[in-house]
Amino acid sequence: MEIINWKELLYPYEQTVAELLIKFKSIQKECKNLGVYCPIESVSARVKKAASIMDKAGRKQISPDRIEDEIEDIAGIRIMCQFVEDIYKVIDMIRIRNGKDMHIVEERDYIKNKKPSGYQSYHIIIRYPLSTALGYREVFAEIQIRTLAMNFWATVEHSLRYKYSGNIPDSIQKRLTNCAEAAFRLDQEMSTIREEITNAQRLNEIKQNLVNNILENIQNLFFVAKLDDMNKINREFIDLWSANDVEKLKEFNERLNIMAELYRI
Ligand code: 0O2
Repeated sequence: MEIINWKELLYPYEQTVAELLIKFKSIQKECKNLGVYCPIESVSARVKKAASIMDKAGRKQISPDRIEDEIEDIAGIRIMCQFVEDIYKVIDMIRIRNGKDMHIVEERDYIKNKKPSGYQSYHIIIRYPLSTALGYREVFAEIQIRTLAMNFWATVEHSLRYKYSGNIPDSIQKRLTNCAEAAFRLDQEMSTIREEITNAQRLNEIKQNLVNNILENIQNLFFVAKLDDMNKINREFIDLWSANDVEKLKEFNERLNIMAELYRI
């Protein structure tokens, strides 16, 4: 039996997940900077462990020399979304990159065609081009895109599957199927109040940025303005902050900007 050099085999996959993680996280950062809603709630990545690769190779009767050609999820990226609609926006973002910094090999829609276990998620298998010390090469990576509810279910089910070595008792399987249904309904329900939720989140973000700007202005003015004026400013800020009125906070911040500008002159 051929001995596998796991460190050497896994290294390109570690590079792949590190690069993909940066790319997806930079989409989040870009949206934040532009002040637009980001369909990506969070991203995580992992390289499959040697033991897990051995299990899968054994299950699928893949010989050691075929592992890299036949196991497509050694490099795994998981993208979590708040709403089902966001999943399709992320898919479009990935499709736009097809042929550029990644090549889509296959798409598996376990949302429209959920697995008998109840598993829901959208998988995109890609070939990812890598520049390594030894030259150019491509490796497989699997991108799983799912909602937070789908992820919760899959994580719990995965642990139980592991605990029972794949043979989950019928009574628990039944309850898991019910949970999958509940997760599906939760996603549906969330979608119906999506606009309400995203507006609230946006407003919260605007308020947080505004309060940060105000606090920065107050801190700068503290060194140059009269103590009396600063006391007044502090009191007004506390009142406006407690009243939670974004428009009034905006006006207040504009006044502070003008004050700061005058002191600078
Ligand atoms: P791990 O530990 O997450 O890496 P197959 O065995 O043929 O059904 P294949 O060819 O690996 O599956 O592709 P598929 O079905 O797209 O599954 C790839 C990965 O999706 C799995 O990797 C899981 O992460 C996830 N997945 C698929 N089906 C289920 C499911 O019913 N429940 C849960 N919790 N996850 C699932 P691994 O290697 O199985 O596991």
